[in-house]
Amino acid sequence: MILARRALLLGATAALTGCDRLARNETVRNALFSAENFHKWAQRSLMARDALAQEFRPDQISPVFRANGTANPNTPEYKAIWRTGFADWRLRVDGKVARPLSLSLSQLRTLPHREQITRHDCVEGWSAIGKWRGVPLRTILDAAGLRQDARYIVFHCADDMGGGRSYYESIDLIDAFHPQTILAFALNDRPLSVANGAPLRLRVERQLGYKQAKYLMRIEAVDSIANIGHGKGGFWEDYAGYDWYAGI
Ligand SMILES: Nc1nc2c(c(=O)[nH]1)N[C@H]1C(S)=C(S)[C@@H](COP(=O)(O)O)O[C@H]1N2
Ligand SMILES: [Mo]
Repeated sequence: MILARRALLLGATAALTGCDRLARNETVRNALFSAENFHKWAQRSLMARDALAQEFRPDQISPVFRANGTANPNTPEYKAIWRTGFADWRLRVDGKVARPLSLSLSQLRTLPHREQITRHDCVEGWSAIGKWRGVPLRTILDAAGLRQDARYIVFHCADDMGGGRSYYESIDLIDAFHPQTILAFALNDRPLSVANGAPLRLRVERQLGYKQAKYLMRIEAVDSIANIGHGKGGFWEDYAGYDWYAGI
């Protein structure tokens, strides 16, 4: 994107000043329009929303996947389900669906899985590569049967962010049905730790870190996000003005 912007800007400036000597310079032209740069530009600017996020090799996995935001919800409700090894935890799926669901961790584990090694990018300036295993969100939404008027999927989390506000996030149906959008219960071949979102978290790989909701309790299909929280579609969107669409 930066390269492409620079290339376009350079082109525009050259044209505006009538200075086409730069564009005639073969070295410059080759750099700007080399197959590699053109490919990068085409990929980043024209890429369809359903294109895959980059996947990495096992040897590229970060030794530590740091925890950020809530590292333990520590609410009485969360402590109660944690004590049972999450045996008493249920994922509720409701809202604009034909068949509301209540799924246990063992039920989720019996569904077809997807594994992906991806890079998590937090807006606070750190990244980590991890291997996630989980159930495609599509599988769950198909089982519940989205109603015609469903437009967004809202993720309600267990952590209390203060003042009774819980962390939540939302995505549109393009991201919800994206093949790399999974409900992950394992990180780097181990059950998800509390710090990283146990028992279940969202991985929506074409989006920034704050969209990756941890401690999932409930998934709600809605026709509008206006009436959820303060209406901006997520906790940080509501309270810090983060963009709802955090595509990368
Ligand atoms: N429920 C919940 N989900 C959350 C957060 C949080 O505080 N609570 N923080 C978000 C942010 S800003 C980031 S970068 C990632 C961090 O995930 P990690 O702790 O596994 O690194 O989780 C996101 N999902
Ligand atoms: Mo983040």
